[in-house]
Amino acid sequence: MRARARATAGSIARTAAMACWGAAALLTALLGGPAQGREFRAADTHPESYPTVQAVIEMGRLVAARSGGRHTIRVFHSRQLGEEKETIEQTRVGAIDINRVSLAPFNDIVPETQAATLPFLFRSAGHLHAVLDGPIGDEILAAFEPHGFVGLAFYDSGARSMYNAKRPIRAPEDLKGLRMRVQQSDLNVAMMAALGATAIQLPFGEVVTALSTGIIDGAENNWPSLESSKHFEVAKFYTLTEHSLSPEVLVMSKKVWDKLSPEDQAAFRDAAKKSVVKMRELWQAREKKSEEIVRQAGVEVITIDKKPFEEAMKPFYASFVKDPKLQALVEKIRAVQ
Ligand code: GTR
Repeated sequence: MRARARATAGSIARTAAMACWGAAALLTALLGGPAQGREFRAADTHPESYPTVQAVIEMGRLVAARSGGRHTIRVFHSRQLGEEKETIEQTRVGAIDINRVSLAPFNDIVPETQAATLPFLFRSAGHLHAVLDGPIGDEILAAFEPHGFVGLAFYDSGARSMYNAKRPIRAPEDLKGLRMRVQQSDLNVAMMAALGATAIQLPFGEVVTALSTGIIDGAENNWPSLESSKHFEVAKFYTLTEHSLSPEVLVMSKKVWDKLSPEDQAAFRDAAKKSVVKMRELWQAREKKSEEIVRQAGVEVITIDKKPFEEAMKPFYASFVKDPKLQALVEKIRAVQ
């Protein structure tokens, strides 16, 4: 009798276990397979030591820790996966999982990004952080989704200034006739044209050859990019126009994102946000170091009165910032203290 009771209890336990397993299997099947881990591919145009690459590596560490080592991120730095525009397309189709690019190459894809690329809009790094760390930053990140990307975070990119191999630029007139490279963004073409220069769109990786062969006379970028790209070896005049504080952006492919469980999505988003802190520390140190290297190489660094450059932007604003949605976003950014 006791043996039969034991057998019955055992079979009840087994049946219960089977039922649980069945329910779990059904749930897994419904959710689209077991929560397996994998290596996520991230793209970056910069070399391994550059702050953006190191920040995404940090994000990978955080994701690995939170997922118990299931998920890892491998950063393909130094343009191993192509130039920014190409990697953006590859991210859209899901061939690249994560991408760290400048906001500018997204300008023609996600119109809301134009607001944060506009010249002389952010008053300081503090103003930029106040905007990007708040609801406007979230609004711009959310605007990526309908276009096939999930905006995860913004990274610092300092201030972009003009450099060239021909002559010191002290006033907008000095730009007249110069062939200046801009990032692949219509906004940047219009901005450079408004200053009287000939704007030439080129991928970042082609700039060094274009400069040394004289196809272009100059370009514009921040201290770390001017230094790490070696453009300063040819372009000996750097004018601190600081015309754009446009940030970097970190995105994930929406196709890839949609396959993640809600827990994993939260882990990636959280790790991306946390990597921003690391990025800001690394950025400050790198800016100083790059400035030293550039100055020591004998580049003439020219400080200017920015007012005439800002004034020269008025017709550009009138013709480029016409869309009421963009105008509203610009006004909201201006109003942030
Ligand atoms: C850098 C930025 C790169 C790339 C480059 C460029 O400041 O970090 O992602 O966009 O500028 O000018 O193409």
